[in-house]
Amino acid sequence: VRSGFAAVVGRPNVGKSTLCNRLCGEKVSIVAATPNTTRHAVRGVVHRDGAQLVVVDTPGVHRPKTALGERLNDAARAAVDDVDALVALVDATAPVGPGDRRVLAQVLATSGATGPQPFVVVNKADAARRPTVAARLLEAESVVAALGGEAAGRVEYFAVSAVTGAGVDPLLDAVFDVLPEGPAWYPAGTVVEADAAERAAELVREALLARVRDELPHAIHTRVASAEWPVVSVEILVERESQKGIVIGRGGRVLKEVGTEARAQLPEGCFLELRVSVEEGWQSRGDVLDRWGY
Ligand SMILES: Nc1nc2c(ncn2[C@@H]2O[C@H](COP(=O)(O)OP(=O)(O)OP(=O)(O)O)[C@@H](O)[C@H]2O)c(=O)[nH]1
Ligand SMILES: [Mg+2]
Repeated sequence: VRSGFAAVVGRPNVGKSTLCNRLCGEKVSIVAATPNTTRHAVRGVVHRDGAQLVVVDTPGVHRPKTALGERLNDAARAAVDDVDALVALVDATAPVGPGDRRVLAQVLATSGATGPQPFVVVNKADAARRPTVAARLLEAESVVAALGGEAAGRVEYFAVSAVTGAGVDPLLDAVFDVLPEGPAWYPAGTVVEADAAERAAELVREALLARVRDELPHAIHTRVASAEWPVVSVEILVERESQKGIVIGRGGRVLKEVGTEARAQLPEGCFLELRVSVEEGWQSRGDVLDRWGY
């Protein structure tokens, strides 16, 4: 069979996770309207006759303000090691800026003459007018040309909407085309790599971000406290005592909604327990980040 890995990279919030989910046809990675939602490399699998593609979602590359931010950049950098394709995503609704330039420079440097096939993809085409999407493609092309190097001439360009799926099939075909001969890394039918407990912790974070993002943009961490199927206990950690109330909500309303939303996406029979604790200033504490696997 043919098989290989494609990493999706880009600035925060450009729609990397949404695209990964669209490519895989399932929710593999959580999505939120806030930057820095994805915090680890997250893998999903696309199966075709005689071919298997592992899609790797990565944290957004940004200028870090905390130790957490540095770890996210490190994770994004590590995720592009040894892949067969690099998909650099830019956002159609904003000009190609210095942040994108850094991402494109990284991609070209990694691809070189013989490394992973570089793709540059303008996302959110549904949210911009056609001429704007065309302008973004040209901006991206001229950034790539200015950066130069051996990979510049190898770049293939696409415009897509991860939300509507427009343009995604041609991109997926092009990625499958560059896969080498290799073993099937995952059994047929496996789309999501994470186990149910890890997934529960992510789904809890997603449901929470949708509700409290204005108050607590990055302060939330979730982790599996214990998992003895069907009981999964997820701990929600915030940075200060005063933030607990926001997560819990009036009369426990927020926490209850979060539990309901996450449970609905977990395997039947899963019993999800939630609790909230404080880890003082965790985003800036290397020791805590080590302990939590960042
Ligand atoms: N209109 C539109 N919105 C999109 C599209 N793709 C993603 N979004 C929105 O953009 C926001 C960010 O999406 P994510 O997929 O979480 O972005 P990301 O690049 O993974 O972000 P980080 O993990 O934080 O780096 C969400 O509100 C998405 O719904 C798209 O094709 N069109
Ligand atoms: Mg993401």
